[in-house]
Amino acid sequence: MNGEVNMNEIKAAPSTSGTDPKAVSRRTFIQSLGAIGVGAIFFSAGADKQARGQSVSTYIDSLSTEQLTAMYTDMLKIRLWETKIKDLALKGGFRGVAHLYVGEEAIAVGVCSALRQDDYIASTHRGHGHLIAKGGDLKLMLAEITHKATGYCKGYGGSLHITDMSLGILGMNGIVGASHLMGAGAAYGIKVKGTDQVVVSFGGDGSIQGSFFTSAANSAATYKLPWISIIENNQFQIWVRCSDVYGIKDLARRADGYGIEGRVVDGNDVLAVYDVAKYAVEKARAGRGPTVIECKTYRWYDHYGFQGSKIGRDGAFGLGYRSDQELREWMAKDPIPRFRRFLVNEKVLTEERADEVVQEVKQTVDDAAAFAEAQPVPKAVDGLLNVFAEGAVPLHKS
Ligand SMILES: Cc1ncc(C[n+]2csc(CCOP(=O)(O)OP(=O)(O)O)c2C)c(N)n1
Ligand SMILES: [Mg+2]
Repeated sequence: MNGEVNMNEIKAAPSTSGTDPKAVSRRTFIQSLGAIGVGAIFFSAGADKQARGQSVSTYIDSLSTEQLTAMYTDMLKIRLWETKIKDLALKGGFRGVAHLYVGEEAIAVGVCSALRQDDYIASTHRGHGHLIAKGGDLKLMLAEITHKATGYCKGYGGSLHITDMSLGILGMNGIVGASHLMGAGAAYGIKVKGTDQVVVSFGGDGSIQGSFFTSAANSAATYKLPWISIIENNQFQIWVRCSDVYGIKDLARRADGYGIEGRVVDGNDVLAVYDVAKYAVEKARAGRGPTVIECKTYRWYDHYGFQGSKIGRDGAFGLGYRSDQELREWMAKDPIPRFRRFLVNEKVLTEERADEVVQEVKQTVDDAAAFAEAQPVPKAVDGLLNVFAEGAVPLHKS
């Protein structure tokens, strides 16, 4: 797939799930997901696997056709919106920085589909997908990351600081690990207010090092906060491999030391992610405390920017710290065609309707790009606004 949408790739990527959904009904597919996805892929500190397998079937089976279609749509929005950014950048029409999320879409969508609008998320430097999955406006986001005056933060924030409090988005931010602290703080606020909202903190595999995560996790465990920490293990911290940094394979095991339940899930399987997120959300709403969920995945592009990528081609190749073969193997596990196969085989969508959804999303993304392109840049004098709560900073004292 590329900026012009290669429908064949979306339709025909090979199955990598280990099960053939064609051969099973929706219910038996879900049950096999419970047995395979949960029994083998999930890890839970001290919990009974079989009991959790049953809860998996319950959560996924209750998703309506409308919800499943919305999940597919949101995954495509993330993919095509970011692909548009990549193509714009390579054409020279983009000023700014972007840490692309492509390849990790199932995590944001699986998690945010388990949330209500009044729940909160705290995001990261790689947060476009989180925001889109929580309902972020594609036009305002694109205007913001191209530093236009009508963007989410009037063009001052750029990619790294997009925020929309009306959607419960506490913001992207560039401080690795800070999302966990912000999220746990918001969860403490919820506890004080006494509402049944929950908070999700997204973070990369690098975000569990250092004092931010420690403070957040310790407080969340101590006060049984409604906090869910999503660890997006995309195998790298910039160009450093996870296995060169940690002595443990499953990062969710870190949760054990805080007295928090830890889970591991296939981060390229949107239904498996949804299921474990829904479990954690219900638990948090009921006052039964936090959960740490590690989602195993892979980023298709470079840490940031567009090195190794081309217009009309997915993924960044020729990077010194990973092999092209490794990237290709992960691209074969693309979460989007995998979910599409499920939806078509289970008769949630026809092939024709699934194609229409792709075209609708492509149009939405094109509209967002045209909107952002037409927007004005901030006036130089306005750079002095927004420094204090009220008014502008005077240029000179007369
Ligand atoms: C506190 C802090 N330390 C270091 C950095 C520099 N830095 C930016 S991104 C990054 C790696 C983050 O890796 P990970 O958490 O796995 O997220 P990913 O980029 O893989 O999504 C680092 C070290 C930073 N932004 N903040
Ligand atoms: Mg990482």
